[in-house]
Amino acid sequence: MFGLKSESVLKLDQEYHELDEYQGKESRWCPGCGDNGILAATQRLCRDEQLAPEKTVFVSGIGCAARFPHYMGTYGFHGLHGRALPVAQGVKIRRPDLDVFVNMGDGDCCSIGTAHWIHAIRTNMKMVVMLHDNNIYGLTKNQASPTTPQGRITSTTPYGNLLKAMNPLTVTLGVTNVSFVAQVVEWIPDLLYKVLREAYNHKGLAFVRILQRCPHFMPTAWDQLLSNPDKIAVMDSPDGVQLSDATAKIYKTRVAHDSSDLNAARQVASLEDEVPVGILYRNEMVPTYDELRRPQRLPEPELTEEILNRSFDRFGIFPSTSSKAGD
Ligand SMILES: Cc1ncc(C[n+]2csc(CCOP(=O)(O)OP(=O)(O)O)c2C)c(N)n1
Ligand SMILES: [Mg+2]
Repeated sequence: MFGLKSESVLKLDQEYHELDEYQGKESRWCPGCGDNGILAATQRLCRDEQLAPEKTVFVSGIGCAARFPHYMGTYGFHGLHGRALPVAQGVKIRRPDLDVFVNMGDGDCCSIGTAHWIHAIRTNMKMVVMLHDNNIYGLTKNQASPTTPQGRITSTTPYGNLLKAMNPLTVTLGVTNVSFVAQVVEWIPDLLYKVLREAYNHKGLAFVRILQRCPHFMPTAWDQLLSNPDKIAVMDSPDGVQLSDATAKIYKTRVAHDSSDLNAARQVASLEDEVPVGILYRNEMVPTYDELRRPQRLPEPELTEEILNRSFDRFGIFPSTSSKAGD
């Protein structure tokens, strides 16, 4: 009986996961919505890393981007507006063995969810956080978000947005314990995939801002970048991502960058005339919350055995050590 059971467990472990296993429901995003490209890159990442669908969780708040978990063939939690990160942290703290991904819109993350965003960066739990930044509240149809450009007319700014847009990269890079910050645009699939892969393999919280097209409410938002690829500045660092030859031919602007230097990352994140893409900052030495919580943590099987033994010992009946031979 036991033999049969362990054989089937072994079979499950060795199963190869095909790309279509990561496909959930059919997407309801608009044609041309950049979220579709982010979904495709993420599914490919899951397949290439062979993430077990039953051990992978996508967590979101509310918004168009937040529909992401429905379209993945994994576990997911479509929660409350702005509250994706605390839910993801709850999942991770209880089940550190699960792979956790978070998908948030610019409203979800930088508006209603700001407090959670700051504290999640500081807490540095291992997870991939994707900010789908389309510069607008898409789901609720065209209200200004913190990243909406100055002057932009929206339904909440009928005379033009008075405020300059917030820069989510410099905000993230300003938080204590920040350990990974990257930026990509969803219309360069090669770069998007490679940055997500690095983010997934990072030890702590990896924050990836993804500039995303919203053809319905912000149809011209990224026109300057789309028509002039030279405005996209690819981070050039020895441990950074390498573009494929085809992509490198289109995106020629390179910025020599040391992604281990926090001040250099802040500087490059503040560029205004060009849009920096690639890994801006990576520091594997920042302790994760799990490491701080359980500094001398045993490997998983030994830990389980240790916990079980401790529980059993509470009920154990041991021979008295004071008894003498012959008693
Ligand atoms: C507490 C709360 N406040 C407001 C809303 C309404 N609401 C739903 S989605 C959204 C904004 C979505 O914008 P964003 O996060 O940028 O996502 P996008 O739709 O652009 O992907 C708002 C204001 C809500 N659902 N719950
Ligand atoms: Mg948005």
